[in-house]
Amino acid sequence: MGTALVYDDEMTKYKLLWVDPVCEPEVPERLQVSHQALVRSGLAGCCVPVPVREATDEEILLVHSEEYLEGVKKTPFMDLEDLMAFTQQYGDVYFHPNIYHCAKLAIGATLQLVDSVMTGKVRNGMALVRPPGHHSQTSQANGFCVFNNVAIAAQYAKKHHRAKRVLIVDWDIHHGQGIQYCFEDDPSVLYFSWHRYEHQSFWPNLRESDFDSVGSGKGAGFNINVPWNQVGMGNSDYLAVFFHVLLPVAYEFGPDLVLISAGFDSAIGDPEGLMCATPDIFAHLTHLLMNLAGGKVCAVLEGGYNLTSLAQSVCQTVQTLLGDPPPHPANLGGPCESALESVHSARSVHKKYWSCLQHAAAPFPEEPSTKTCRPAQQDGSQGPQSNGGGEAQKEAIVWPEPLQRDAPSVRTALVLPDAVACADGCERFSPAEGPDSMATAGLRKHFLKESEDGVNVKLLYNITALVGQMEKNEIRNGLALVPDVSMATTLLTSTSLSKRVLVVWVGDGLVPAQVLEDEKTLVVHISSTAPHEAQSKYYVPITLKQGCGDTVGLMQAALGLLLPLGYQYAPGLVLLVRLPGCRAREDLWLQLTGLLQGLAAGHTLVLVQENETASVGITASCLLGNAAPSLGSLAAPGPEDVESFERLRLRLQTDWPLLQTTAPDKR
Ligand code: Q9C
Ligand code: ZN
Repeated sequence: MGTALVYDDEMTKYKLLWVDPVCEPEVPERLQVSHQALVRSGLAGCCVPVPVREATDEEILLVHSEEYLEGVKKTPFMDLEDLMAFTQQYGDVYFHPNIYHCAKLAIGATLQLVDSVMTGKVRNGMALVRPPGHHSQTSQANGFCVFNNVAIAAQYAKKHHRAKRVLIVDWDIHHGQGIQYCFEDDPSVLYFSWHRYEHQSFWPNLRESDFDSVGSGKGAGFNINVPWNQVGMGNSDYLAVFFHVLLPVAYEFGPDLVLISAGFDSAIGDPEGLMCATPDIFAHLTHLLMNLAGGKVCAVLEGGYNLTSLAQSVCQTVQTLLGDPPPHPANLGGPCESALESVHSARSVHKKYWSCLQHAAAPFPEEPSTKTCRPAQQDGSQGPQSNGGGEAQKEAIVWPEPLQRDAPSVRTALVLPDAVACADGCERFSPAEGPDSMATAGLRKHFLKESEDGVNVKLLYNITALVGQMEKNEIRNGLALVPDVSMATTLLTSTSLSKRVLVVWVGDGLVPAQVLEDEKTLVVHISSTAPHEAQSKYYVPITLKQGCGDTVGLMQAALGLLLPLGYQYAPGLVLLVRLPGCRAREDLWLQLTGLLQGLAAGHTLVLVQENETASVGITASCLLGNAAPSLGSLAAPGPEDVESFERLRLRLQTDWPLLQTTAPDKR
């Protein structure tokens, strides 16, 4: 199960042949630098190369009209004058004698990717294509786009692979109005787009790009627009929209396939987007989508006009598709007020369509005010930094290059009793040296009664050694079967070198007092009762009436509370503890395990009670990077649970601003 990379340098072979400042940014180098960066970083070599092909007429006609196709078909034979005249009919686009060929390859590349993923040849993949697609409409080229690659891919997946539900995530900084028009009344395709909007003053200046275009007829609710009304949006703003708008709805929808309109003009340095999100944020956006649809994710290039940030962002996306856990994103100070207004607006207008949003606040009574976004540099290193230069000169934006992600030599290590077989692809953990007499004495003194046998001392020693090697990045993650998860958690939180440990305590049972007292641990306790008084910002008891057997409730809490807290806390280690008798469904447990690997650079240790050997194999497979199975579409969460989540949010959002779902003065 690999990652497909679909690319052909033929798609670099067209360009703007006349002077047009609007079309200048769309250059062949966009594709060249993206591909070269993948080759130089070694990522291309890790992918499964998939050849491109030309789309057929029939495929193009899945979205476009015959008249339009016939028109484009003539462009290879036109002279410069005719090409310019043909171009004149459309907005912000150019034609070239070879663009029709390339546009057919761009669709064909996208469909090859969909075929490879849907037939299971690969787990996921990316297509590097030119021309982009999301602005093109039934009978129109627009915004550098000739044919709508991703819209055609969605129709194709429905028709040829019987996909019942397709999610399109358009993280390009422009509104993919072409995709919106295509699926407006279609409930089988959920289209999500965020885009620079500035109260309609930004291109393409459409009324229908605002948050209140939700789709029509049977498709009402299946079009989600999040307009950015200020430039300068950053990592926190993007994550807030994922946590509080896209992901809950996407999980409720339960897609069979995820298509990403992967434009990187939403990254820092882009001259069109003027946003501040750093290239590593795309690692997280990708990761957060990778447990939907059983991992069937196809990323297809759209925009991206700063060649440096484009190449870096492409690498972050592909590396994550390959299964490398994302590095911790910088600058998570919390979303700005304007972003929160957009989140609020999108949630409130969709609350009648999605039960995960039923508790969202009411829409704004009047038009949201023109709030200034955070001044670009307010939260430390966030924001574009100018290198000086005169006003007339284009300002050069600089940001640190994403760090190389060093893969530990061991991905998944297991600490298991001798009688339990090691899962495929994992290593049974046995440290080079056993505990010396000092360590033995220490473990006995603090954690074991004098009478307990040597087997337990050895086991406790092994899990501390495992965490030690995880913290040195020699091992990525692990799983331990222990006789007493409470004792193991106490031991590990007291011996971990990490500045911060996130403990996710799943099931009914007391969190050991010592763990709660430790200020370098954040404890999120998911259970049917809250046994401790909750006052600390470091103890978060999430209660579910039906306990952990409640899949919908637990997912809602995981996406809306646990992930924002975890991201903002930035732990060095995640301890995921499954208490005895925890009734979490297998697929739910795997979703949790999968999503948490986006934190702490993937350093997750799962602790399971000794006798629960059944969960070892599946959990290990998830730690190895396999996608969790789809939960299917989800029903509504219980109203009491939702109320208690919202009380928690109210209590915690001042300390943890990523929890916010609405602007401060609208609460
Ligand atoms: N100053 C894509 O990113 N021009 N297309 C906007 C605003 C058109 C972008 C002018 C931008 C098209 C795929
Ligand atoms: Zn764009």
